[in-house]
Amino acid sequence: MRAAARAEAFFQDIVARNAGEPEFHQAVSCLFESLVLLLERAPHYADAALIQRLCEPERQVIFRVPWQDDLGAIHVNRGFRVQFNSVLGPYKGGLRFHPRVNLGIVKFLGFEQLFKNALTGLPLGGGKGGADFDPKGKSDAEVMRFCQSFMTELYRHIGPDVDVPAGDVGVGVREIGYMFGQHKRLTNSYASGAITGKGLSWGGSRVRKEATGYGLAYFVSEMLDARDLAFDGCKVIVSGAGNVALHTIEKVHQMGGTVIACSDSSGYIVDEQGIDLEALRTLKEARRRSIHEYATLVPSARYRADGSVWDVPCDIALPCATQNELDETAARTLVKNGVRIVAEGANMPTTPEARRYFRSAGIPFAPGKAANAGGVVTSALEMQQNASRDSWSFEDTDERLATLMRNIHERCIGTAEEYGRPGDYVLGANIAAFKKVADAMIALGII
Ligand code: NDP
Ligand code: 2IT
Repeated sequence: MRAAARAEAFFQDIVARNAGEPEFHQAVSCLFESLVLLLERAPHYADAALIQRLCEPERQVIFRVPWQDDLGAIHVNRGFRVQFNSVLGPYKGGLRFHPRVNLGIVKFLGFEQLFKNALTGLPLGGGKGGADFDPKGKSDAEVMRFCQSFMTELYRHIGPDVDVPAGDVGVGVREIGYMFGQHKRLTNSYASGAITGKGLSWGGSRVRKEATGYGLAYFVSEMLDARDLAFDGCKVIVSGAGNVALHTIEKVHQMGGTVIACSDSSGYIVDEQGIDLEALRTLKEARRRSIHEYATLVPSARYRADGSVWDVPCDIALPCATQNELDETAARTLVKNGVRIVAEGANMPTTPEARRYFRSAGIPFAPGKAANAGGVVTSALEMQQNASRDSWSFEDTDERLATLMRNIHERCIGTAEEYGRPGDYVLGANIAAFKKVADAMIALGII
């Protein structure tokens, strides 16, 4: 059978085995599009059910999370941890707390994480978890009780050499703190390396909070550099206004670009003067409010509840909010308005149609598994510091992050060239990452 037909047959099998999980199918399909080229040159990667084994998580845990709200009512949420693959190291990946979390979402995120982690070159397996819990509007005490209940089951499945969770949407240092506290209590051990994204005074790493956003900016800077361009004078759009978006805005401004628009789940703001980061931080981080209040704090800004942030003309577009937030219509608008580079800060924010449109229009496009790897890279640096009971300076950690992002960029570019598609970051990332995991799977036997 020809490579394309084999890949299609594998894909249909995965769709049938994992019914009702469209995001997981989408993540698998994106990888498979790139694998056709690899299988033409190296058909042995399709032997021994290797691809089927890679698409089947090693373990999936689903559990009840009961908790009590401030009024005494009892709620039940569903917790997940999908341990996708540990062939390169302990399972590693974040936890997402969001009402729309379900098994398919956690599997897509775990699948992406596996290949992202492989691309970093660091000894990390892949996993992801979370719960359909909505932290919005909950008191600190409610969030604490939820996190404690969640960890009361999760602690059985994690550990520094087993599985190391971290944050993701809806899980920041507050939630990590409550979960780490409960883990410490249940295990009677200060297992710093069992979770990353910790606070600085209790085992965290400098730069972890900033890492995904900074890493994205470093990656884009490499993309610009490769084309003799720079951030100077560029207008940038960053969607979202959470951890990734805020630190992307900060670093883009430091590097000479101007972020003129960002968004949250209620709408978007445009500020041609450049987003006032302190005002945005106060609003989103400190007060956890809606972005529409930004326009009342900063007179030069306007807020829109309808339309799309991608309607705003820009040179660089950085989706940093959520999956499938940038569709083909948005891609066409961006290209018509002269976008020159697109890079994903979020996981799978671009639909397949939009991604293909950027490719056909010749727009350099960096997938999340390469461009947003800075978070997990710095989680690995946190694990290194925990293991050696050390604590590095901001400058040292930031320098390592920048170097690792540069290496990922080179790996993508080098692999894309090797496979006859210069500048195709999607192909380069997918093939480089897949080969790394697949070669280890082959070496370790039928597991
Ligand atoms: P946060 O929870 O800190 O922030 C998410 C932001 O996205 C919020 O501002 C939220 O708005 C906004 N948002 C959600 N849905 C939409 C939407 N449909 N349109 C516009 N904005 C929306 O999460 P993170 O910043 O940590 O994560 C963002 C993305 O980055 C996710 O895809 C995550 O998987 C990915 N990522 C995160 C990493 C990390 O280390 N944290 C590492 C690598 C990737 P509101 O405030 O209204 O809820
Ligand atoms: O999507 C991601 O890479 C993350 N949420 C961070 C994972 C981690 O383990 O730091």
